[in-house]
This record gives sequence, C-alpha cells and structure tokens, in this order.
Amino acid sequence: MRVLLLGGTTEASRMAKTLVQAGVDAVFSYAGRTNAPVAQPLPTRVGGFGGVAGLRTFLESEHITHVIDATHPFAAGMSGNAFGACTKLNLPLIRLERPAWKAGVGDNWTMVASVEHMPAALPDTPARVFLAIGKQQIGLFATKPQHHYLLRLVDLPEEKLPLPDANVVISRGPFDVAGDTFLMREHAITHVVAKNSGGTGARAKLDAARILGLPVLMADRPVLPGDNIAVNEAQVLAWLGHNTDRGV
Ligand code: 3Y8
Ligand code: NAP
Repeated sequence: MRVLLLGGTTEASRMAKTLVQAGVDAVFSYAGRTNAPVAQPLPTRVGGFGGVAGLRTFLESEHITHVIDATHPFAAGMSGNAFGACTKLNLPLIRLERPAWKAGVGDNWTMVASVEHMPAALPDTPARVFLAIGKQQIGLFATKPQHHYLLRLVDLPEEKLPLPDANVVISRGPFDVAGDTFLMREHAITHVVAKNSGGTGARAKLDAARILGLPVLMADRPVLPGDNIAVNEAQVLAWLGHNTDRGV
C-alpha cells in the first residue's frame, strides 16, 4: 500500500500524523500556495501536478495504491482532478471532509451561492467589510470599491491590491474568538464575508460576528464529484483496512 495524501488543511495535517502512527507508507502533497507551509511528518511534495494528466503520471510513476483527498471544501479543482485521475486508473479515492457550518441562535447569516456572487450581495452604501477568504478571489470585489476592506492573508501580496480602500493583516490561523472579536472591533467591521469551510480553523470570525451582532455573508460550497466521504481520520484508516487499535 502507498498513499497520496492531498493536504493543505488542519484535517490533512491530523491525517498525516495518523498515517505515520499506523505505519502506512504515504506521501503528502501541498499546492504551494503559501511561502512556508506547515512542515509535515511525511515525505512532502509541493506544487501542482499539471492537471489530471500530470496527476495520473504521478500516481503511476509513484505506484500510489490509494488517494486521500483532504484538501479544503473550496479546493474544487484539486478534488475534481483527483476524482478524474482515480476514476481513469480505477484507484480507490476517499475525501476527508469536515461538516459545513450551520447558523445557530443569534447568527445573522445570508447564504450566498458562491464567492463569485458575494460582491452583489454587499450593500451599495459604503460598509466596512472583513474579507476573510484569502487572496485568490479578492479581485471579485473590485466591482464594489466604495467599501473599506479588511483582508486577512497568509502571505504579504506581491502585486498591488485591486481594492482602493483596504487594510491587510497577515495571519495563517487557526484563529480564536477573542482575537477575531478584537480585530473586528478595532477595524469597526460592519459585515463579515466567509466561505463555508467548516472545521475549527476558520470558525472564530463567525462566533465573533455573533458576539458583535454583525451580519455574515456565507458562501456555499461547490458541489464536488465522488461520494466516498470520511468525516474523521479513523474512518479513513478503516477504509485503508487499518484499524485504530494502536490508539490513533
Ligand atoms: C497552503 C497550509 C493548519 C492549517 C491551517 C483550516 C484552517 C487556517 C482557515 C480567515 C480564513 C482561507 C485560507 C484558511 C484557513 C486553516 C488551515 C485554513 C482561510 C493554509 C495552508 C495553505 C493554505 C492556502 C490558503 C488559500 C486561502 C485559504 C487563507 C500552510 C494555511 C481564507 C480559506 O495566500 C494564498 O494564496 C492563500 C490561499 C488557498 C484561500 C484562497 O483562496 O486564497 N487557504 N492555507 C496549502 C497548499 O499550498 O497546498 O501554508 O501551512 C492551511 C489552512 N488554511 O496547519 O492548521 O484547515 O481550514 N486558509 C477559508 O477557509 O476561507 C482563512 O482568515 O478567517
Ligand atoms: P484548487 O483551486 O482546487 O486547485 C487549483 C490547482 O492547484 C489544482 O488543480 C492543482 O494544480 C493545485 N493543487 C491544489 N491543491 C493541491 C495539493 N494539495 N497538492 C498539489 N497540487 C494542488 O485549490 P485552492 O483552492 O487554490 O487551494 C490550494 C490548496 O490550499 C489546497 O490544497 C487546499 O487544501 C488548501 N486550502 C485551500 C483553501 C481554500 O479556501 N481554497 C483553504 C484552506 C486550505 P494542478 O492542476 O497543476 O495539479
């Protein structure tokens, strides 16, 4: 058995440790989106594979027998490619996915079909928007330059931001409620824009929004192919035919 673990999330980092403890031969993969990703306890490769064809070549040349897709729910490109390549090669694939967040008592969420639909969902009158969706889709908001934006990014942007009125904070997360509440008060935020990532690493801003009584625009997840889904590391180990009696 030789596993490819597609990573880049808290769950993927936990899965890597679980595979090491279970003595499973595996390789970890990052997209290379950030300058210094968190080190992993597995041999790690960084960078795109080169589409489905490139991934297929990797899977064959590395004699991979199983693929665990532990990428982010919004990493639709990678998940789509993994499904395509594994289907073509008839390789077993499982997606390790965290449940979506659901609005609770005291939350003021507006669900938006996708991040692309977010700018239209913002008010026309100038607001102060916490844009906590990373850097790849900031350009979408250039159609609403009247707002002040607070951007939280993993790395300093190399190129000029496409928004005339923006503050940038550099932070990798996972985040906590006290920190996000302070940040949003300090910047007099009036609206929070988020992706329904699920998990714990990005949740704090939603609890801070509830504390501060702020509206949240929540982008729904893209629909991903494949229905073989695990919600925790133990389910993935069982699928691999390993049990968790080593207390993992
Ligand atoms: C490169 C690996 C860990 C992993 C931490 C999780 C938690 C913090 C929350 C906010 C939301 C956002 C963003 C976010 C979170 C965790 C987790 C998660 C959101 C790292 C990582 C990589 C990335 C890529 C990065 C994206 C960006 C998205 C920032 C490592 C830290 C906004 C998603 O600068 C860029 O180009 C950043 C790109 C993809 C979304 C985007 O489209 O810009 N994640 N994030 C992975 C790779 O190269 O393969 O660098 O160490 C992983 C984590 N990001 O160690 O606990 O598990 O969700 N990441 C979102 O959820 O909205 C921040 O600010 O509140
Ligand atoms: P994406 O749009 O789905 O992927 C775009 C391309 O990036 C893929 O086609 C692939 O390139 C490459 N890629 C993505 N993940 C990879 C991986 N783990 N290993 C090798 N190549 C990878 O992905 P994204 O949304 O930019 O996210 C990039 C990474 O950041 C993902 O691994 C994800 O887990 C992590 N992340 C994303 C978010 C988010 O909000 N999107 C949040 C937290 C963490 P090729 O086609 O060339 O193979």
